Amino acid sequence: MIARRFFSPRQLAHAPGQELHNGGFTAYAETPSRAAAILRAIGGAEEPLDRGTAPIATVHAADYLHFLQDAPVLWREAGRPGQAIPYAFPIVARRPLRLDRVDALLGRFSMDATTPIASATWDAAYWSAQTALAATYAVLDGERAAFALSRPPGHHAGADYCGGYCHLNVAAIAAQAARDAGVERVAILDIDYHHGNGTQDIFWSRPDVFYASVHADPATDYPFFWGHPDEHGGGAGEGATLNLLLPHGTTLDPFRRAQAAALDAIARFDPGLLVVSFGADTWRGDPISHFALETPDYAVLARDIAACGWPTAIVMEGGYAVDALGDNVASFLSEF
Ligand code: SP5
Ligand code: ZN
Repeated sequence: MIARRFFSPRQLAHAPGQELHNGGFTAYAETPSRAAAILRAIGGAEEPLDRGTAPIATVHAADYLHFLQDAPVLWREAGRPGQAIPYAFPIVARRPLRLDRVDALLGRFSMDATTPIASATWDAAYWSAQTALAATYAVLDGERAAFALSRPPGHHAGADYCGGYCHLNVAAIAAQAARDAGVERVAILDIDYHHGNGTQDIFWSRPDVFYASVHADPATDYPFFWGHPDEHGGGAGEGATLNLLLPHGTTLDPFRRAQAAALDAIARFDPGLLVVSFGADTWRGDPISHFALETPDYAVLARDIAACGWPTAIVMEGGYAVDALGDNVASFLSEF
C-alpha cells in the first residue's frame, strides 16, 4: 500500500441529496460514503496541512471562489430550500455582466445542473484541494508516490466553473503547485471514465503542463462537448493535450493499450512530476458508466504507470459503485 495517503473528515460534510438525471431527480451519486469506503479499504489516511487559499487561487478565478462561498447564502436569502442548483446558462452571446441574482450566478459559474452547492460545499472542496496539495508536497519532498483521497472530485471543474460533481480542480491545483515549486514540466494522466474537461480547459494554452486523458467517447458520454480526438491544445499549448477515446464495454487490454499510448506521449514530454487523476468509474459494475474493468486490472494499470519512474501524486476522481470502490482503489494503490 502506498505510504502517504491524505484525507480530512471535513470533506464528508458536502452531501447533496439529489441530482437531475434523465429528466427527473435521482439520488446523488457522489456521496460521502464513497470516501468512507475508500478510507476503510486503504487503512486510513493522514490529515493534510492547511496551505490556505493561495494555491487554489493560482488555478481558479477570484470571482468564482467568492461565488462558491456566497451561493448557499444567496440561495437561502432567496427563500429556497435544499442546495443551490442552476437552471439557466449564458451560452449564447455570453458577455461580462454585473450579475447579482443567485440563479444568474449559478448559471454563470456552472457547466451543468448536476453539481449542487450547499453551505458545506466550500469547506469540503477546500479540504479536498488541501489533500491534493499534501500529496504533491509529499512527492516534492522525496516520496516516490502519494495519494489524495480528494472527494469531492475535481476534473470537470474549470478555472471559473463547476460541473460533474466537481467544484475545485484538485489535479490542476496539484500540477500548478508543482510548477510553482520549481518543477519545469508537469504531466497529468487522467484515467477516470469521463473526460476531464476542466483540467483540459485550465491547461489548454500551457506548454509546461501536459494533459493526457483516456475516456469514454464524448459522442456517447458526458461531458459531450470536450474530449474529442481533434482537441490537441491551443496557442503555446498546441500538442500538449492528448485525448484517447474508448467504446462502451472496454476491458483491460484495450484500456491498457490506450494508457500505454498516453504514457509514451508523456515520456516524450519528459515530466519532472506526474499527477494521476484516478477514477474507478471504469469498473464493470459502475452505476453511471459503461466500461468493464475488473478489480485486479487496476493493479496492472498502476504497475504500468509506476514502471515509468516519475514522482507521482495520485488524486481521486470518480467511481460510484460504493461496495466495490474501496477494493478498486486499494488495488490501484497497491502498486505504488
Ligand atoms: C468526477 C466524475 O466522475 N463525474 C461524473 C459526472 C457525470 N455526470 C453525468 C452522469 C449522468 C448520470 N446520472 C446518474 C444519476 C445517478 N443517481
Ligand atoms: Zn468520472
